[in-house]
Amino acid sequence: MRQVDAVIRERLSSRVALIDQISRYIVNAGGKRIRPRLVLLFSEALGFDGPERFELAAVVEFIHTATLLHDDVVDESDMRRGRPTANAMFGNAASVLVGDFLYSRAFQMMVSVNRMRVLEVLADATNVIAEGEVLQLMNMHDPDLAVADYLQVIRYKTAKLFEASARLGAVLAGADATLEDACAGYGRALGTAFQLVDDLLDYEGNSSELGKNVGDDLREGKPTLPLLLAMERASGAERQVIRHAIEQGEVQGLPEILSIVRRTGALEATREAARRETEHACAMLQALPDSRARRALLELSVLAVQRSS
Ligand code: GRG
Repeated sequence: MRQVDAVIRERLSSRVALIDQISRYIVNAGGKRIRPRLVLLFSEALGFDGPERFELAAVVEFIHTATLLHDDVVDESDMRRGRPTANAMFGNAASVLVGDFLYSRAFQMMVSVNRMRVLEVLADATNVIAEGEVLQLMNMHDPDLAVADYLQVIRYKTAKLFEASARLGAVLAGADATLEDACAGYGRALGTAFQLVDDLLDYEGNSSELGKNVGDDLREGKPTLPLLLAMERASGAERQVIRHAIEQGEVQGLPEILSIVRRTGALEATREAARRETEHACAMLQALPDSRARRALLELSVLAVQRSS
């Protein structure tokens, strides 16, 4: 990961001062670097140790960072990674444009690896991520959203980049299609679990630990699994309170909604759904021989469900 960080720093450079300033602002704020870890762990698990793994690990972190810059503008968020978002500090236009810089720099870097399959995986993934965001936009303020449609959004907007990261490790190692798909399956399931937990922490979490504001999803009228499950389990009157909050995107009702969400067990049920996803992820690892990297991937799946930030 130190090598990945070195590549990230080196490739951030631009002759344009504002790009340097904003991209360093967001990258220096840290982040868990989960997606690059997947590239490294899968390539190690399959015996690949060439320098391309550092380049591609940095690529997926750049794509992730570009999506965060864009997402915080779309969501009008003002806190991320424990500090003001780039849009709060530098404005929407600068944030979107620096997101474009990071996204296109990522494409320059992946071309340098000179493997058509790598380009294919990442071109497909970024396209699906954008589709996921647009689907989510279409689902805003819809209290009748089906759980299956919610799951499709999170598979697209979040799990797809986890899937691509895991798959790239396998591609670098020259794995056959079956093995590549098993690695991708782990990434997809882990990413789904990760977003399920992200959505539950928006109700259960603590803003300072999380580094972003809790209750943001409700403010935006985003029908996430904790709310969908609470509506299924609540009384008629309580269901109306949640429906109204989703339709209006209002946050005044947050304390009452939190108590409904808690009392109905919707948060435990969401965490349980995440745990089931990680069981699926771990089953995919049976395709890999035992190794330090494989054990780390098993551990990562536990941490993804237990996490509080
Ligand atoms: C630029 C390709 C491109 C697309 C733009 C806005 C958008 C389309 C996509 C946004 C997708 C998005 C933000 C999904 C949420 C993913 C998510 C769970 C982010 C938080 O990830 P962590 O917790 O963040 O790994 P850290 O801060 O640890 O890096």
